Amino acid sequence: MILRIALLSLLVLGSTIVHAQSDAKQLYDAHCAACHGAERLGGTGPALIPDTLSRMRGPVLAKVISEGRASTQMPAFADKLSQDDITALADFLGKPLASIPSWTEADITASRSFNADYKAVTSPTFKADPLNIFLVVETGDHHVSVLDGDTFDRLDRFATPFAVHGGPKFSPDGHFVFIMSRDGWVQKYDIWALKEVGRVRAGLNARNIAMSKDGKWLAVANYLPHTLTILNSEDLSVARIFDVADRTGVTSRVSAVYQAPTRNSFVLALKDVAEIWEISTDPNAEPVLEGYVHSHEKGMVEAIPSSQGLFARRRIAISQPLDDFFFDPEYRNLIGAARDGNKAVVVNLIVGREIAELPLPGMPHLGSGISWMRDGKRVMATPHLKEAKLSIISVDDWSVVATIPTEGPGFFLRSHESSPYVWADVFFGPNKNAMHVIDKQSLQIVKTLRPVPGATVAHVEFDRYGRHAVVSVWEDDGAIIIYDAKTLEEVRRIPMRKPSGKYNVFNKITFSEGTSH
Ligand code: DHE
Repeated sequence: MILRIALLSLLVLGSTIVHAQSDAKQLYDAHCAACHGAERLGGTGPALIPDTLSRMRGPVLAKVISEGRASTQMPAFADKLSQDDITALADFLGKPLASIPSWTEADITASRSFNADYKAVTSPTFKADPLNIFLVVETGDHHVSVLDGDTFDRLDRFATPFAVHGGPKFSPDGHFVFIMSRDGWVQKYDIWALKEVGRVRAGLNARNIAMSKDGKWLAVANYLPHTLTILNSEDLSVARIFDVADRTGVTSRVSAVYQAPTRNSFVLALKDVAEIWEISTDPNAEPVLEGYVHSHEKGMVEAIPSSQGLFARRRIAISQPLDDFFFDPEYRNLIGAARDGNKAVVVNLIVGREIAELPLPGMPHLGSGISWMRDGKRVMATPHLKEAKLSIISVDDWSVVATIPTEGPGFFLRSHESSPYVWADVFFGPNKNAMHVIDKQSLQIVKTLRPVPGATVAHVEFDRYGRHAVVSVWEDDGAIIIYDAKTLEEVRRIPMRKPSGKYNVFNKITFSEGTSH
């Protein structure tokens, strides 16, 4: 009898869950699909899947559905839907898709669009130093501000695709910049003309982009689908799509792609398989050997057909997936964080294998690593996402040489060749309003800035000469604050809408040791 009741209640509960889900799906079809796509993959509005909504979950999502989004076309639904409907809808949007959707070359090509107002120029249309331009990503209303790096005057402010993430990538001459959104859109903007050129959707959920050494190719790392898309940077057409899978066919998300300038290649971090990929951007690249097979016909061991030339792909087998890289300045080695967040592994790109392992508990955020010379030796620093400290590592022998306690876990680090200081934010926890300034030689915190009580203060970028350091007040009614990089005094404050990353053209195209790549 008891069993019967239990079974009955399970059945009722099961049907309630199924019922709630189908109701939520009906609500989605009726109210959201027109803008966000029948499959939640985006349309005029962004994709609504957990992969792209990132940290916007549950109550935060419900609040956006209720109240809408200022400065966007997202309306408020509080007067159309009940609180229960809104909660059900938010839960539904937080659920992953049932299967990995496809996004083919034809889909990418069909998504390309170009700005009819854009006319190509051969020199800058402004007087400012084109190599000292700053881009500031304003995530509050999905815009980018273009600033003169000498006067900090605003030259332009343009709309970007929804939810830009990661560093924009510049053409080697600093003429063009490419900006990527989590929905996989890549926007091309002409800095000299101060105009958007066009955009293309290279994936459904993208991680970051990398520019090839010669500026001809742009690689887009995708979580959805499991691909790396290589675009022709000139016209945003598809040059190649790599389906990403290991030797045994297990597919993987690409967690990041980086340019290795000294190697004329892209290096890929794969999220789900124990391989690192290197893709050559050299048209004359040597053949890459994939491995050997036993040929019964010839009775001998034969090399598996290898790729060569442009986009030749090399697989480097590693002991476990690594998804966050720092490279040494010569790009001979990379150091990646292991999945358990407790150690890092060094992979030598020349011999193609792991050469060292070091204990780094507390989730090192190696993608934000920077390096400098200390006592004649190169060291690198990394923040930790889960511990209030910075680790200083010797690049010579990959040992941890020092640990600097901070006021909380940080996200980003920055310095400049001409600055004696490293700037480190405290992104998480009660002290998120603090910005530490650390002496590169003594490794002591020399000053902690707290420009706005209670506000998140994060991410720094220097101008090309290292005279000024620009800090984000990462709030919706935020600002950027310009500091004298020597005296550490505030020089100017410019209001902005939740400014996140800032990028100086010169520092980026010269791969300054003080910036992450
Ligand atoms: Fe980022 C860069 C991964 C969450 C803001 N972030 C990067 C890069 C990677 C990465 C691989 C380097 C790409 C590049 O510049 O080419 N980020 C991740 C994550 O895995 C993580 C932890 C989880 C996720 O949701 O993807 C993550 N990142 C965030 C945020 O929550 C941040 C703070 C806010 C946001 O906009 O999403 C954020 N990430 C940034 C910024 C950069 C970045 C501003 C560029 C830093 C730079 O100076 O170059």
